[in-house]
Amino acid sequence: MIDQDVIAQSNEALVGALAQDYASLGERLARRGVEIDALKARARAFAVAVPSWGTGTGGTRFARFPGAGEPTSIFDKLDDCGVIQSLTQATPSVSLHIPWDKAEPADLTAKAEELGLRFDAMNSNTFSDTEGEYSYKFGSLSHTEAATRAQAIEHNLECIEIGQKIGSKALTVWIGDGSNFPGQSHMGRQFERYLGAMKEIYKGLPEDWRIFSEHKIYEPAFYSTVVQDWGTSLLTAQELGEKAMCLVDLGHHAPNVNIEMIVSRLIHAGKLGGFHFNDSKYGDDDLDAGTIEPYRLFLVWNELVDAEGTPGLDLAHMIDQSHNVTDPIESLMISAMEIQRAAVQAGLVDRVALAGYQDENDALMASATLRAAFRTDIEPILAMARLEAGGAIDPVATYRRSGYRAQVAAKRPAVRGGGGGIV
Ligand SMILES: [Mn+2]
Repeated sequence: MIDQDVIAQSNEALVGALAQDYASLGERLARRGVEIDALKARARAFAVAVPSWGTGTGGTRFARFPGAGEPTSIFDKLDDCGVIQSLTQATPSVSLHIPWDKAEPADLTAKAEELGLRFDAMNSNTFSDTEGEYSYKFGSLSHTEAATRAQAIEHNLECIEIGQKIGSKALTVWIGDGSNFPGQSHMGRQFERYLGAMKEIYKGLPEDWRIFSEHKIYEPAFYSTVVQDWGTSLLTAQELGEKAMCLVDLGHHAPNVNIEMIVSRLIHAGKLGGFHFNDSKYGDDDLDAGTIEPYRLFLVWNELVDAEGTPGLDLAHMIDQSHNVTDPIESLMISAMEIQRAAVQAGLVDRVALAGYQDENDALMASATLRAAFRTDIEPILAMARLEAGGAIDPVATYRRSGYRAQVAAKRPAVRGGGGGIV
């Protein structure tokens, strides 16, 4: 997809400076008692899944402005995911959305294999009417009509069935169900219907699978949402059983909510299953990870690194964001690297010192200990990890130099504006 020579040429111009920067950072870290190669190993081990739907230009409810060379099928999307992985070496898997990505499972696995990719969690769609006899206008898994709920359950079971054939091990359920007016829905009965439907899906879950409950405060429902916050998500996961976990989408909270604390609580409950990474300024999940609140992203990772080794903690990391004004491949590469940066920086926190300051109630030094890690520019570590794995020192510059977008634009039919597609 990206010519190895292009990557090699790009890297050649940068490798001298990188070696110097890496050595210099290594000396500075050594003075702090930190081994740079251990952090590089952390960068190498990092992986986040790319959402298939993120490779197309997103949109708002007002409009969508597709770019050149938009992917027109799941196979085009997988090609784009292959580009992201080959340059960043941080995104070895892809998360699919059904029915958007429906195709012959054997063809999907063959294509993924060709690109060196695998499949992460499956995502169902009962928030729009894509197929089926009954409409989800007034809800899906919590709908008042049993036949509509049955259709939504059946769709989720089909997602599991497809997932089993392509090596996936998890199903993420996010529903848009809720209400737009006070009084429109009985909130208690609506939640009970939802739980009943989720139990039916849970029964169809293979032994080695997990189901993720994803919450979102609002939209498309603008008054009440059935799974609106982590409390409802936790209730759901606890009621369903041990294979049910909570998924935290960073953009799905009210402004200023302390997400890292939610992460800590879900770890305590043994119910943290994974993440949808993105960023937001006002609400929802529309901006690239790390572009608005990089410190919050770091603080989330600080909790995750702190909890490493917790029995049963096995997290699925996925990106879920909308790219409305950028080339989605570039946004996804930048986002993957920003999430990786936070993960590595969190590994730099002096946890022994931090625990001491916490026990001594030294608020100032405890806070300074976190910021010392966050302020450290670890870019040479990320770049060196990419280089050693066969990726690009500068993925965006290399991608632009490759001319990939122009090449696919010549092959793929132009796409007119239309609906978005972000959850
Ligand atoms: Mn999400």
